[in-house]
Amino acid sequence: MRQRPADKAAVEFEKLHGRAPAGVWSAPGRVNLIGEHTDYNDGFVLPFALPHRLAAAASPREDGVLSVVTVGDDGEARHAEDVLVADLEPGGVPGWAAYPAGVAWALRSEGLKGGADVVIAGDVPSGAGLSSSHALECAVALALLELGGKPANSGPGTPSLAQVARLVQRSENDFVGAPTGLLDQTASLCCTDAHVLFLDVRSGEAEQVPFDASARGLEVLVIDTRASHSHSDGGYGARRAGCEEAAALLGVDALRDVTAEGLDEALAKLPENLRPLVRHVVTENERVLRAVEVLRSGELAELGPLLTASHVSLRDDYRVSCPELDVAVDSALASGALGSRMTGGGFGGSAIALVPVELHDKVVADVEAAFAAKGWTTPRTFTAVPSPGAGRDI
Ligand code: GAF
Repeated sequence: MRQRPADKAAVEFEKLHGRAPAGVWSAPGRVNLIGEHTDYNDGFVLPFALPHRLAAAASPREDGVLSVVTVGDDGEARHAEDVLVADLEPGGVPGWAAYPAGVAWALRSEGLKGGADVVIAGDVPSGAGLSSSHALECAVALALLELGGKPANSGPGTPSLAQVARLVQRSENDFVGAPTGLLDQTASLCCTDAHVLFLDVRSGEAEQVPFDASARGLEVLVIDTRASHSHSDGGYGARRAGCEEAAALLGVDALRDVTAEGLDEALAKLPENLRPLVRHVVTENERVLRAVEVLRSGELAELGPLLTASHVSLRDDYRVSCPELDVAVDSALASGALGSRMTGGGFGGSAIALVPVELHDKVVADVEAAFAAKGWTTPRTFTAVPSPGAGRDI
């Protein structure tokens, strides 16, 4: 049987430090069913948590030092350079170590200055657009908060999960330098088993909507194209800046304020280069609202066309897809998927497909064959089931 990430992190902590950790916290990766590039436009998103998790086994330290080790599948331990929490400055920590260090930096605003020994282990595929970096940040955030005497969501004087999501976002935006929105942190912290999370990013209102594809003979197939992606290089930030420019030209706080009915009028006021961005955001918000209605009705097959329309919009208007994602989507559709789209920020990473369970093997084989015909690495595929959000395991 597969070892739980939390158990693995605890064992590895004991190996490295010669004692058991004070606790182990873990957080999942996510897929976003629909609602892409809407979060930083104050719009709607609809993610669910994956069963894949990253766990942080941790104990407090008296000397204010943050020491982080990740242990890979191969058992190899990678040590980040030790840092003094009090000395952390944005841009001061390179590579993956910036993610846990950024969380410690952001938590200083909560009055937490203590150090910790942290050992990370887990099974969220990295570089797959499934939010492994957010899983890492959220697990570390919960660990440091509890070690510092402010466990998340524990009543007065402690931060709610939504506040933790904002702290994690600040660490990512201001410390790591990736201008991301709130989708991934909120998904990792707030999703629940067997539900998708319908989040209105502007109001912060969140609703857990039941989602059981298997009850309708369907599944959500994840296709990790293994084409790498990053949100700290220019493409993501350029889209975000374009949306902000369009909102300013339209005199609204965010593109959320442009309605489907007012879309044509808004487009007519904008320079040509910004129109496709606005069209994507406005139509994508509409698709999320429609998808929630479909989920409530139980007619899950009707999600299919919404997913595919979302992909077309991301590919042609928002221009954040890539050849690997397009081939994954097109071949899944050609072999019987009811709908398919890229998920996450794009430029690589993963696609999802809504697949009748009996077609699973055929869709996987056809997607693999399409990749082989292009001479690309075989994609990784798995069926995603909505799973619990972050929390303390041990
Ligand atoms: C990435 C970002 F981190 C999210 O905030 C979101 O913008 C997403 O891309 C696109 O929907 O995952």
